[in-house]
Amino acid sequence: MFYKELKDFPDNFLWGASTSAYQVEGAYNEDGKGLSVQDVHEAPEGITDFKVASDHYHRYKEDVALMAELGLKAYRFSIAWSRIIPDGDGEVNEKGIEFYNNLINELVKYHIEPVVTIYHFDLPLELHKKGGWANRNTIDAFVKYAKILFENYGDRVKYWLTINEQNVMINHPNAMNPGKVPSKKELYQGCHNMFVASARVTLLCHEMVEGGKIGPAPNITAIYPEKCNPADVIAADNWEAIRCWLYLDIAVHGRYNNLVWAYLNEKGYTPEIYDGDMEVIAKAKPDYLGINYYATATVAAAKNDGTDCQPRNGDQQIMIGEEGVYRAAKNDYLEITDFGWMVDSIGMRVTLRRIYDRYHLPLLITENGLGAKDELVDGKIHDQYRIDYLQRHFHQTKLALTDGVEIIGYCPWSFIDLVSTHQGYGKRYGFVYVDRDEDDLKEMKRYKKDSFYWYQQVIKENAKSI
Ligand code: BGP
Repeated sequence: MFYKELKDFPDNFLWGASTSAYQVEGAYNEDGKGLSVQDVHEAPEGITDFKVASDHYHRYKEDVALMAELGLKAYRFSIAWSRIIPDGDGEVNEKGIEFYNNLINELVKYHIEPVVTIYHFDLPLELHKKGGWANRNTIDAFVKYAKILFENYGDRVKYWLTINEQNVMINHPNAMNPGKVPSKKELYQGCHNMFVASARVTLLCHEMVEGGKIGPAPNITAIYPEKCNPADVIAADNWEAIRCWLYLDIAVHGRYNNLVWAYLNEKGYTPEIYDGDMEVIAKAKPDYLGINYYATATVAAAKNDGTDCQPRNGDQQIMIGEEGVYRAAKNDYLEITDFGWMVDSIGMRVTLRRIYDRYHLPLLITENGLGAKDELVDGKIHDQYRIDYLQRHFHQTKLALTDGVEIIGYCPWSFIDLVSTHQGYGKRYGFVYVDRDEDDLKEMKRYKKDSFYWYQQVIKENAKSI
């Protein structure tokens, strides 16, 4: 639909930026922190440095001052579970509590709204050793951990996110499971346990945090059929349900998506559901939905001849296909980044419309951005490509707003350069450049990229000219 005039972004729109603990903090074993699965993960590409990362743990004051200069209204970050409870379910580490207290106070000082992800890919290693999410005890451990967060930070943190990209953890499990990758059956049991854990924590947040809002943060994307051939449409529906709607249907409607349940049955992956699980899930209602969006995916009809699945790297945006369900297909209408990710700004509008149409809850864009090989030349980083990317996605978001979708904020990935899950510092997303490379930490000096100044202007004028 074309419009004569577009709606403005609301006055209180949360222009923000995102990071996650293990990708930005470093200090992986300092001040009592326990190990997480990420600390021992060996990426196939050989990038393992989550140990120092961007050293945000020691430089958070300088970083928050940069956020304030950028004009951020919100900062979405995650708390490292193993910093708060080193072994996942035992003693509390006061130094860990103190670090996030300081960080939150610093944000509050500059009137930046903290948006906290409770768990972003970094399960405490000790819990992983005991079976991770497939073990029901992890549910209790997560609830205990969240309770500590609400107790300590609930007076200042009003926006909470339960779990980052649960769907990526199930569909691309390599990076979250050092050692042996669980079977699909085990993964879907873990997935169910995460649903129960999120529901209990959602209820707890409403009980404990005055004015607290909480929601999930899956990676959602519209799935296109390769052609208008109805068999391709069935495949697109299959994959959209398995990849996306399962996670939001549970969170919002409190039930398993019928198509996904049929798929789980067919494949022999149905999880064991304990008495009371579905009641808790149905009772817990999110206040808003966090949405990570990078690009759409395109699929074709499955052939069911043993060739539907073509495993490639474990990257979260790369579709691999599944026998009898869907095949990955190419989309010749879209550009592709240097890292093989599609770029689809219109797809963002499509995705936002589809989500809102299904759930009618306010949406917070919790991730979206461009990973690139930025270059520091004479103290400057000319990342016009990132500006173009964000400009187009902001514009499509404005169109979605005009379509009537309720959007409360936008937190691009990422505030500052951090470790990419698969390509280390060879793939950067930040508005702020961190001067280090894979092997040489240098001084880790911060530089403002061209996109920093551009975003600063966008926030100042509330994206009037977008
Ligand atoms: C999302 C994750 C983030 C981040 C981002 C970019 O899926 O939630 O943690 O890593 O993708 O991905 P990458 O670092 O692989 O480029």
